[in-house]
Amino acid sequence: MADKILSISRRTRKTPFTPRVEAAGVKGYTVYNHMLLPTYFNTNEADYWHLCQDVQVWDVSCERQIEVSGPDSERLIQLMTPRDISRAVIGQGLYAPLCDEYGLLINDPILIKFSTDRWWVSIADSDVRLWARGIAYGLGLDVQVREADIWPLAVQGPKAEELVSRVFGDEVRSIRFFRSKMLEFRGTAMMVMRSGYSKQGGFEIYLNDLQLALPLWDELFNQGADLNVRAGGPNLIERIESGLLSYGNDMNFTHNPFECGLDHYMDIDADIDCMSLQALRAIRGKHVHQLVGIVFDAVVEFNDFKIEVDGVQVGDVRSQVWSPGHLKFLTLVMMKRDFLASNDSVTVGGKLGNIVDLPFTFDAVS
Ligand code: THG
Repeated sequence: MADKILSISRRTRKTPFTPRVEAAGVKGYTVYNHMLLPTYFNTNEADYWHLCQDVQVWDVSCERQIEVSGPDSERLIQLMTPRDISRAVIGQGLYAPLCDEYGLLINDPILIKFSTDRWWVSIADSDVRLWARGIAYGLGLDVQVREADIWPLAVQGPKAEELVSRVFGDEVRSIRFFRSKMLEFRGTAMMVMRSGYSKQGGFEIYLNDLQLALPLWDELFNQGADLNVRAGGPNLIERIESGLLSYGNDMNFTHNPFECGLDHYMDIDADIDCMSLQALRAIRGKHVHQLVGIVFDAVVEFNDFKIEVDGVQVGDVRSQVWSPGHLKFLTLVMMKRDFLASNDSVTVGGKLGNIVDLPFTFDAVS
Protein backbone atom coordinates (compact mmCIF):
# COMPACT_ATOMS: atom_id res chain seq x y z
CA MET A 1 0.00 0.00 0.00
CA ALA A 2 2.98 2.30 0.50
CA ASP A 3 3.11 3.15 -3.20
CA LYS A 4 -0.52 4.30 -3.36
CA ILE A 5 -1.67 7.87 -3.07
CA LEU A 6 -4.91 9.26 -1.76
CA SER A 7 -6.86 11.13 -4.43
CA ILE A 8 -8.03 14.38 -2.89
CA SER A 9 -11.24 16.07 -4.02
CA ARG A 10 -14.06 18.10 -2.54
CA ARG A 11 -15.28 15.00 -0.67
CA THR A 12 -11.96 14.68 1.16
CA ARG A 13 -12.25 18.15 2.58
CA LYS A 14 -9.16 20.27 3.18
CA THR A 15 -8.87 22.45 6.27
CA PRO A 16 -7.89 26.08 6.80
CA PHE A 17 -4.50 24.82 7.99
CA THR A 18 -3.81 22.55 4.98
CA PRO A 19 -1.42 25.03 3.26
CA ARG A 20 0.83 25.04 6.34
CA VAL A 21 0.52 21.27 6.83
CA GLU A 22 1.68 20.81 3.23
CA ALA A 23 4.50 23.31 3.68
CA ALA A 24 5.61 21.42 6.80
CA GLY A 25 6.13 18.35 4.63
CA VAL A 26 3.25 16.09 5.61
CA LYS A 27 3.97 12.53 4.47
CA GLY A 28 0.64 10.81 5.15
CA TYR A 29 -3.02 11.64 5.49
CA THR A 30 -6.00 9.66 6.60
CA VAL A 31 -9.63 10.70 6.06
CA TYR A 32 -11.70 11.40 9.17
CA ASN A 33 -15.20 12.84 9.06
CA HIS A 34 -14.70 13.29 5.31
CA MET A 35 -11.76 15.59 6.01
CA LEU A 36 -7.98 15.28 5.74
CA LEU A 37 -6.14 14.33 8.92
CA PRO A 38 -2.33 14.40 8.78
CA THR A 39 -0.85 11.19 10.21
CA TYR A 40 2.90 11.72 10.10
CA PHE A 41 5.57 14.16 9.01
CA ASN A 42 8.86 12.32 9.51
CA THR A 43 8.32 8.70 10.52
CA ASN A 44 5.77 7.46 13.04
CA GLU A 45 8.66 6.68 15.36
CA ALA A 46 10.55 9.97 14.95
CA ASP A 47 7.27 11.89 15.40
CA TYR A 48 6.59 9.83 18.54
CA TRP A 49 9.91 10.70 20.21
CA HIS A 50 9.50 14.33 19.32
CA LEU A 51 5.95 14.41 20.72
CA CYS A 52 7.15 12.90 24.01
CA GLN A 53 10.00 15.39 24.34
CA ASP A 54 8.99 18.73 22.86
CA VAL A 55 5.77 20.16 21.43
CA GLN A 56 3.73 19.62 18.27
CA VAL A 57 0.94 21.47 16.48
CA TRP A 58 -1.72 19.17 15.05
CA ASP A 59 -4.36 20.04 12.47
CA VAL A 60 -7.30 18.16 13.99
CA SER A 61 -9.95 20.20 12.17
CA CYS A 62 -11.56 16.85 11.36
CA GLU A 63 -12.70 16.63 14.98
CA ARG A 64 -15.86 18.31 13.74
CA GLN A 65 -18.11 20.13 16.17
CA ILE A 66 -21.73 19.11 15.77
CA GLU A 67 -23.50 22.05 17.33
CA VAL A 68 -26.85 21.39 18.97
CA SER A 69 -28.63 24.59 19.93
CA GLY A 70 -32.09 25.59 21.06
CA PRO A 71 -34.35 24.81 24.03
CA ASP A 72 -34.24 21.01 23.61
CA SER A 73 -30.45 20.74 23.15
CA GLU A 74 -29.71 19.16 26.48
CA ARG A 75 -32.58 16.71 26.01
CA LEU A 76 -31.24 15.60 22.61
CA ILE A 77 -27.68 15.17 23.89
CA GLN A 78 -28.89 13.15 26.89
CA LEU A 79 -31.02 10.93 24.65
CA MET A 80 -27.90 10.04 22.67
CA THR A 81 -25.50 9.32 25.56
CA PRO A 82 -25.74 7.07 28.63
CA ARG A 83 -23.43 9.46 30.51
CA ASP A 84 -25.32 11.78 32.89
CA ILE A 85 -24.72 15.27 31.53
CA SER A 86 -26.87 17.11 34.06
CA ARG A 87 -23.98 18.33 36.20
CA ALA A 88 -21.74 19.56 33.36
CA VAL A 89 -20.59 23.14 33.73
CA ILE A 90 -20.12 25.64 30.93
CA GLY A 91 -16.83 25.10 29.14
CA GLN A 92 -16.45 21.54 30.37
CA GLY A 93 -15.68 18.59 28.11
CA LEU A 94 -17.09 15.14 28.84
CA TYR A 95 -15.77 12.09 27.02
CA ALA A 96 -18.94 10.07 26.42
CA PRO A 97 -20.16 7.18 24.29
CA LEU A 98 -23.14 7.79 22.00
CA CYS A 99 -25.29 4.67 21.64
CA ASP A 100 -28.27 3.61 19.60
CA GLU A 101 -31.39 1.93 21.01
CA TYR A 102 -29.58 -1.43 21.03
CA GLY A 103 -26.73 -0.03 23.10
CA LEU A 104 -24.35 -0.13 20.13
CA LEU A 105 -21.75 2.58 19.66
CA ILE A 106 -22.58 5.41 17.29
CA ASN A 107 -19.50 7.46 18.23
CA ASP A 108 -17.28 8.36 21.21
CA PRO A 109 -17.09 12.16 21.17
CA ILE A 110 -16.18 14.78 23.70
CA LEU A 111 -19.38 16.59 24.68
CA ILE A 112 -18.82 20.25 25.37
CA LYS A 113 -21.34 22.43 27.13
CA PHE A 114 -20.70 25.69 25.31
CA SER A 115 -23.61 27.55 26.92
CA THR A 116 -26.93 26.56 28.46
CA ASP A 117 -28.68 26.14 25.13
CA ARG A 118 -25.71 25.23 23.03
CA TRP A 119 -23.68 22.04 23.08
CA TRP A 120 -20.83 20.93 20.87
CA VAL A 121 -20.37 17.26 20.10
CA SER A 122 -16.70 16.95 19.18
CA ILE A 123 -17.01 13.82 17.13
CA ALA A 124 -14.91 10.82 16.20
CA ASP A 125 -15.23 9.39 12.71
CA SER A 126 -18.96 8.78 12.04
CA ASP A 127 -21.85 10.91 10.78
CA VAL A 128 -23.35 12.11 14.06
CA ARG A 129 -24.95 15.14 12.38
CA LEU A 130 -27.30 12.86 10.43
CA TRP A 131 -28.07 10.71 13.46
CA ALA A 132 -28.85 13.72 15.64
CA ARG A 133 -30.98 15.38 12.97
CA GLY A 134 -32.94 12.18 12.47
CA ILE A 135 -33.71 11.90 16.17
CA ALA A 136 -34.63 15.59 16.39
CA TYR A 137 -36.96 15.33 13.40
CA GLY A 138 -38.54 12.09 14.56
CA LEU A 139 -39.28 13.45 18.02
CA GLY A 140 -40.12 16.96 16.87
CA LEU A 141 -37.48 18.50 19.14
CA ASP A 142 -36.97 22.25 19.23
CA VAL A 143 -33.29 22.21 18.27
CA GLN A 144 -30.96 23.09 15.46
CA VAL A 145 -28.25 20.62 14.53
CA ARG A 146 -25.40 21.69 12.29
CA GLU A 147 -21.72 21.20 11.71
CA ALA A 148 -20.20 24.36 13.16
CA ASP A 149 -17.47 26.40 11.47
CA ILE A 150 -14.90 25.42 14.08
CA TRP A 151 -11.50 23.95 13.30
CA PRO A 152 -9.66 22.52 16.33
CA LEU A 153 -5.89 22.86 16.41
CA ALA A 154 -4.16 20.73 19.03
CA VAL A 155 -0.89 21.66 20.71
CA GLN A 156 0.52 18.55 22.38
CA GLY A 157 3.65 17.58 24.24
CA PRO A 158 5.45 18.47 27.49
CA LYS A 159 6.19 22.01 26.28
CA ALA A 160 2.61 22.68 25.14
CA GLU A 161 1.63 24.73 28.18
CA GLU A 162 4.63 27.00 27.71
CA LEU A 163 3.88 27.51 24.03
CA VAL A 164 0.12 28.05 24.34
CA SER A 165 0.60 30.50 27.21
CA ARG A 166 3.08 32.50 25.11
CA VAL A 167 0.35 32.89 22.48
CA PHE A 168 -2.79 33.17 24.65
CA GLY A 169 -1.38 34.47 27.94
CA ASP A 170 -0.73 33.06 31.40
CA GLU A 171 -4.43 32.33 31.99
CA VAL A 172 -3.77 29.17 29.99
CA ARG A 173 -1.80 27.71 32.89
CA SER A 174 -4.81 27.68 35.22
CA ILE A 175 -7.07 25.71 32.84
CA ARG A 176 -7.82 22.29 34.39
CA PHE A 177 -8.02 19.00 32.47
CA PHE A 178 -11.08 18.93 30.19
CA ARG A 179 -11.96 22.51 31.16
CA SER A 180 -11.66 25.52 28.89
CA LYS A 181 -11.47 29.28 28.78
CA MET A 182 -12.44 31.74 26.10
CA LEU A 183 -9.15 33.46 25.27
CA GLU A 184 -8.26 36.06 22.69
CA PHE A 185 -6.02 35.79 19.67
CA ARG A 186 -5.72 39.02 17.68
CA GLY A 187 -8.87 40.35 19.36
CA THR A 188 -11.03 37.28 18.71
CA ALA A 189 -12.06 35.07 21.63
CA MET A 190 -11.89 31.33 21.03
CA MET A 191 -12.17 28.30 23.25
CA VAL A 192 -8.91 26.85 24.58
CA MET A 193 -9.32 23.50 26.36
CA ARG A 194 -6.79 21.37 28.20
CA SER A 195 -7.38 18.22 26.17
CA GLY A 196 -6.07 16.34 23.19
CA TYR A 197 -5.53 12.91 21.76
CA SER A 198 -2.26 12.15 23.57
CA LYS A 199 -1.17 11.69 27.16
CA GLN A 200 1.80 14.05 26.80
CA GLY A 201 -0.24 17.03 27.99
CA GLY A 202 -1.58 19.86 25.92
CA PHE A 203 -4.44 21.97 24.66
CA GLU A 204 -6.93 22.21 21.88
CA ILE A 205 -7.66 25.61 20.35
CA TYR A 206 -11.11 25.76 18.77
CA LEU A 207 -10.45 28.18 15.91
CA ASN A 208 -13.64 30.03 14.98
CA ASP A 209 -12.42 32.49 12.35
CA LEU A 210 -11.06 31.27 9.02
CA GLN A 211 -9.01 34.42 8.57
CA LEU A 212 -7.05 33.63 11.71
CA ALA A 213 -6.04 30.08 10.76
CA LEU A 214 -2.70 30.85 9.14
CA PRO A 215 -1.83 33.70 11.54
CA LEU A 216 -2.48 31.34 14.50
CA TRP A 217 -0.38 28.56 12.99
CA ASP A 218 2.45 30.98 12.23
CA GLU A 219 2.34 32.55 15.68
CA LEU A 220 2.67 29.12 17.32
CA PHE A 221 5.70 28.37 15.16
CA ASN A 222 7.28 31.80 15.72
CA GLN A 223 6.79 31.65 19.47
CA GLY A 224 7.84 28.01 19.64
CA ALA A 225 11.07 28.08 17.67
CA ASP A 226 13.23 27.69 20.80
CA LEU A 227 10.90 24.94 22.06
CA ASN A 228 11.61 22.89 18.93
CA VAL A 229 7.95 23.02 17.83
CA ARG A 230 7.03 20.89 14.83
CA ALA A 231 3.93 19.86 12.94
CA GLY A 232 2.50 16.50 13.97
CA GLY A 233 -0.69 14.52 14.21
CA PRO A 234 -2.35 11.93 16.42
CA ASN A 235 0.44 9.40 16.78
CA LEU A 236 -0.33 5.70 16.48
CA ILE A 237 2.42 4.62 18.88
CA GLU A 238 1.65 7.19 21.56
CA ARG A 239 -2.12 6.75 21.47
CA ILE A 240 -1.89 2.96 21.76
CA GLU A 241 0.64 3.13 24.62
CA SER A 242 -1.70 5.63 26.32
CA GLY A 243 -4.84 3.56 25.78
CA LEU A 244 -6.74 6.20 23.81
CA LEU A 245 -9.38 4.44 21.75
CA SER A 246 -10.02 5.07 18.07
CA TYR A 247 -13.58 4.63 16.83
CA GLY A 248 -13.61 2.68 13.56
CA ASN A 249 -10.35 0.97 14.50
CA ASP A 250 -10.58 -0.43 18.01
CA MET A 251 -14.35 -0.57 18.00
CA ASN A 252 -17.25 0.29 15.73
CA PHE A 253 -21.04 0.23 15.39
CA THR A 254 -21.15 -3.51 16.18
CA HIS A 255 -19.72 -3.07 19.69
CA ASN A 256 -21.25 -1.79 22.89
CA PRO A 257 -19.43 0.41 25.44
CA PHE A 258 -18.94 -2.45 27.94
CA GLU A 259 -16.97 -4.37 25.32
CA CYS A 260 -14.73 -1.31 24.86
CA GLY A 261 -14.17 -0.76 28.58
CA LEU A 262 -16.06 2.54 28.54
CA ASP A 263 -18.02 1.65 31.69
CA HIS A 264 -16.58 4.66 33.54
CA TYR A 265 -18.13 7.03 31.04
CA MET A 266 -21.71 5.80 31.56
CA ASP A 267 -24.25 6.26 34.35
CA ILE A 268 -26.59 3.48 33.47
CA ASP A 269 -28.28 3.43 36.86
CA ALA A 270 -28.99 7.14 36.73
CA ASP A 271 -32.50 8.49 36.28
CA ILE A 272 -31.89 10.02 32.87
CA ASP A 273 -33.87 10.07 29.63
CA CYS A 274 -31.54 8.16 27.33
CA MET A 275 -32.51 5.94 24.40
CA SER A 276 -29.88 3.24 25.04
CA LEU A 277 -30.34 2.84 28.78
CA GLN A 278 -32.75 -0.06 28.71
CA ALA A 279 -30.63 -2.04 26.28
CA LEU A 280 -27.42 -1.30 28.17
CA ARG A 281 -28.93 -2.44 31.47
CA ALA A 282 -29.91 -5.71 29.80
CA ILE A 283 -26.46 -6.21 28.21
CA ARG A 284 -24.45 -5.36 31.34
CA GLY A 285 -22.32 -8.32 32.41
CA LYS A 286 -23.51 -10.42 29.46
CA HIS A 287 -21.47 -8.82 26.70
CA VAL A 288 -19.59 -11.26 24.48
CA HIS A 289 -16.30 -9.47 23.79
CA GLN A 290 -13.81 -7.42 25.76
CA LEU A 291 -11.21 -5.11 24.31
CA VAL A 292 -7.90 -6.09 25.91
CA GLY A 293 -4.22 -5.60 25.29
CA ILE A 294 -2.01 -8.45 24.16
CA VAL A 295 1.69 -7.80 24.56
CA PHE A 296 4.33 -9.68 22.55
CA ASP A 297 8.13 -9.45 22.72
CA ALA A 298 8.39 -9.32 18.92
CA VAL A 299 6.27 -8.28 15.97
CA VAL A 300 3.62 -10.87 15.10
CA GLU A 301 2.07 -11.39 11.66
CA PHE A 302 -1.64 -12.00 12.05
CA ASN A 303 -3.70 -13.94 9.58
CA ASP A 304 -6.44 -11.50 8.50
CA PHE A 305 -6.43 -9.88 11.98
CA LYS A 306 -7.69 -13.11 13.51
CA ILE A 307 -6.46 -14.81 16.66
CA GLU A 308 -7.31 -18.49 16.50
CA VAL A 309 -6.83 -21.28 19.01
CA ASP A 310 -7.30 -24.85 17.79
CA GLY A 311 -8.92 -23.52 14.64
CA VAL A 312 -11.50 -21.47 16.53
CA GLN A 313 -11.42 -17.67 16.42
CA VAL A 314 -11.09 -16.16 19.89
CA GLY A 315 -10.04 -12.64 19.00
CA ASP A 316 -10.12 -9.87 16.42
CA VAL A 317 -7.00 -7.67 16.26
CA ARG A 318 -8.16 -4.05 16.03
CA SER A 319 -4.91 -2.04 16.30
CA GLN A 320 -1.24 -2.95 16.58
CA VAL A 321 2.06 -1.14 16.87
CA TRP A 322 5.69 -1.72 17.86
CA SER A 323 6.51 0.37 20.91
CA PRO A 324 10.06 1.68 20.54
CA GLY A 325 10.05 2.92 24.14
CA HIS A 326 9.00 -0.32 25.78
CA LEU A 327 10.39 -2.68 23.12
CA LYS A 328 7.09 -4.56 22.98
CA PHE A 329 4.55 -5.27 20.26
CA LEU A 330 1.29 -3.83 21.57
CA THR A 331 -2.02 -5.03 20.19
CA LEU A 332 -5.60 -4.05 20.99
CA VAL A 333 -7.79 -7.08 20.52
CA MET A 334 -11.52 -7.75 20.83
CA MET A 335 -11.38 -11.09 22.63
CA LYS A 336 -14.16 -13.51 23.43
CA ARG A 337 -14.85 -13.18 27.13
CA ASP A 338 -15.30 -16.91 27.56
CA PHE A 339 -11.70 -17.36 26.37
CA LEU A 340 -10.47 -14.65 28.74
CA ALA A 341 -12.15 -16.37 31.68
CA SER A 342 -9.63 -19.20 31.58
CA ASN A 343 -6.58 -17.76 29.79
CA ASP A 344 -4.11 -14.98 30.50
CA SER A 345 -1.93 -15.60 27.48
CA VAL A 346 -2.26 -16.75 23.90
CA THR A 347 0.23 -18.05 21.33
CA VAL A 348 0.18 -16.62 17.81
CA GLY A 349 2.60 -17.86 15.16
CA GLY A 350 4.67 -19.53 17.85
CA LYS A 351 4.98 -16.31 19.86
CA LEU A 352 3.51 -16.01 23.33
CA GLY A 353 1.46 -12.91 24.11
CA ASN A 354 0.38 -11.78 27.57
CA ILE A 355 -3.22 -10.65 27.85
CA VAL A 356 -3.55 -7.45 29.91
CA ASP A 357 -6.25 -5.01 30.91
CA LEU A 358 -6.32 -1.58 29.28
CA PRO A 359 -4.83 0.92 29.56
CA PHE A 360 -1.42 -0.72 29.32
CA THR A 361 0.80 -0.26 32.34
CA PHE A 362 4.55 -0.34 31.96
CA ASP A 363 6.86 -1.04 34.85
CA ALA A 364 9.24 1.84 35.49
CA VAL A 365 12.61 1.02 33.95
CA SER A 366 15.15 0.75 36.74
N1 THG B 1 -10.37 15.97 20.99
C1 THG B 1 -11.54 16.51 20.58
N2 THG B 1 -12.46 15.80 19.93
C2 THG B 1 -12.22 14.49 19.65
C3 THG B 1 -11.03 13.88 20.06
C4 THG B 1 -10.08 14.65 20.76
N3 THG B 1 -13.15 13.78 18.97
C5 THG B 1 -12.79 12.52 18.44
C6 THG B 1 -11.91 11.69 19.34
N4 THG B 1 -10.79 12.53 19.81
C7 THG B 1 -12.71 11.19 20.50
N5 THG B 1 -11.98 10.19 21.25
C8 THG B 1 -11.32 10.48 22.44
C9 THG B 1 -10.78 9.44 23.15
C10 THG B 1 -10.16 9.69 24.36
C11 THG B 1 -10.07 10.98 24.84
C12 THG B 1 -10.58 11.99 24.11
C13 THG B 1 -11.23 11.75 22.92
C14 THG B 1 -9.43 11.27 26.14
N6 THG B 1 -9.59 10.40 27.13
C15 THG B 1 -8.96 10.57 28.40
C16 THG B 1 -8.55 9.20 28.89
O1 THG B 1 -8.97 8.20 28.31
O2 THG B 1 -7.77 9.14 29.82
C17 THG B 1 -9.80 11.27 29.44
C18 THG B 1 -11.26 11.13 29.37
C19 THG B 1 -12.00 11.78 30.53
O3 THG B 1 -11.47 11.81 31.66
O4 THG B 1 -13.14 12.24 30.33
O5 THG B 1 -8.82 12.30 26.32
O6 THG B 1 -8.98 14.20 21.14
N7 THG B 1 -11.78 17.78 20.84
